[in-house]
Amino acid sequence: MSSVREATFELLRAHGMTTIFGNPGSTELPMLADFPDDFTYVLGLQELVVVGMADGFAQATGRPTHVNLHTAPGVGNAVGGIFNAQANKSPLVITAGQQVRPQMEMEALLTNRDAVVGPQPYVKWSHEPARAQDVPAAIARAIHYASLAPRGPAFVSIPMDDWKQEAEPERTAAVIARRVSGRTAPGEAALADVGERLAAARAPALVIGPDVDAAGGWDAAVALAEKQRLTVWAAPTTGGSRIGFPERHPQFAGILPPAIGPVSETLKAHDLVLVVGSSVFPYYPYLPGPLLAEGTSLVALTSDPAEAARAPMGDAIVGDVALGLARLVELVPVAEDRSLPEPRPEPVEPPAADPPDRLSGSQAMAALADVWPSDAVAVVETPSCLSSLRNRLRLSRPGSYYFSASGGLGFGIAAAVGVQMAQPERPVVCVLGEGSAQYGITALWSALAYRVPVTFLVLRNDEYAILKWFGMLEQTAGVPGLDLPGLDVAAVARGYGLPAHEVTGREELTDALRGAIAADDGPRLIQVPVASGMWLE
Ligand SMILES: Cc1ncc(C[n+]2csc(CCOP(=O)(O)OP(=O)(O)O)c2C)c(N)n1
Repeated sequence: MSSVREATFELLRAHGMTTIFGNPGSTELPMLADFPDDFTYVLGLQELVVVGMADGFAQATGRPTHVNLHTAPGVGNAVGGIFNAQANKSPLVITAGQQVRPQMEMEALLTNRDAVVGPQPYVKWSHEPARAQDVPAAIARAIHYASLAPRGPAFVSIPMDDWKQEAEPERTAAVIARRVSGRTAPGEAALADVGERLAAARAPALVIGPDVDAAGGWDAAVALAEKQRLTVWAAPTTGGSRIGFPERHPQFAGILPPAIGPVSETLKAHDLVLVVGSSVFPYYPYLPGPLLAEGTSLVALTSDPAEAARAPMGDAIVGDVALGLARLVELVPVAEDRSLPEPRPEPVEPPAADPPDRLSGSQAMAALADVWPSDAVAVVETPSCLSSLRNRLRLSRPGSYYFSASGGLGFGIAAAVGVQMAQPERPVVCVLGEGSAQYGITALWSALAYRVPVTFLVLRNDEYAILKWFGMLEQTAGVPGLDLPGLDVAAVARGYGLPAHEVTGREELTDALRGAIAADDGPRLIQVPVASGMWLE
């Protein structure tokens, strides 16, 4: 006879989920007791970081990933990360401890009151099983929910006295044996219609969203663009959490701006816009204008029914985006005579900041581009340098870029650790603003503890630069709390035990980056002071 705990580990093993990201409390100890040798427990020191590391790991492996949280306060701390994970469509299976069943009614200490409500509405499914014997089946349901499109977090609360109970052998065996798959091709008639619309269009465009990379649709997107001579845009950086098309491809025209008016203005030369794997659109800020220029029509291909339903304009087809793209390649004819976009100008050497006592953000990003290995992965949370980074790196391989689709800070520094754990063979570089770094700063400890060789590059501008920029846009003068004087992230990192230092000049930065990226025995942190402001070029 096996216990509920043993049955659960068997279930996780059967799904290849042998890495658990967690932060333990007394309510989780019974689950973690006699921890099996073939499992790895990755300790994060605060729950936002635990979820962020798992989010990076889940996205980079493409597999459901287990997060184990402490009861109510742990789940509470994690909610920002869960919000990020749902926006990233990250398949997280989140379990949390709970008071023993005999003490729940009286709400003894650490009872997670209304446990299923806590993580809502940011999980696909939230549950507390009625009986101990149902725990393996509940976790199996969470695995399937998390893995089915649109992927995202699912949550199970588990009373701590459940783990020792005896499992029901037959029911448990049946649940462990089950496999659920759900890559659903978009409807043939709808795809044929899009194929005809593409073929008949005068100047069609393809907009590539994050789900193209997540679904493995990169090659099909390139094939469709080339066969139909499409002009290709990346979804706006705001929700463009992954890159799904080579940014040095001659048909790549650039990144869409994130606001309503500028999007329609940018797309006005196109009579048909096919958006794949993105919401339509992750707008921010509010700059009103027409949703689309007159004469432009739009159709979106998405695996997410909610994305399809809420788009303010255009048609939508729901189904797996990689399958949809591959089928479209078969359906469309070769386009002979469409003009291709103007070649995107190569980034030029950025001018020095004024005064030149610090590098400009663009100079720092140019230094990064100079040393960028072709197989490197960028995990990015640097609001004022994001556009410059995208312009200068021009990433061109699948799985090379992770950014939080929600805009919630605390993702980057933690996700970089998870991505690097998932992809030990590729160098991971995490580019952070010094303000953003604070939200998940304890991830540095996990990076060091597990010898995860991420290179952290911190851009120190002594301010929340992007908020000052938004302030100009929103015409809000006199806002407090936008300066960050004296925040030395390198010193903090040394406190966590990391090799970390500050560099100032361009050459010094280049050398430091080269050394850190080449090191494979653990994390390194480089901090560089940069001039105030937003860096777009
Ligand atoms: C969890 C969370 N809290 C607050 C914000 C609001 N916010 C957006 S950008 C930003 C500033 C980030 O500062 P820094 O990393 O130094 O970037 P900079 O703009 O200076 O490049 C803040 C506080 C957020 N996005 N997420």
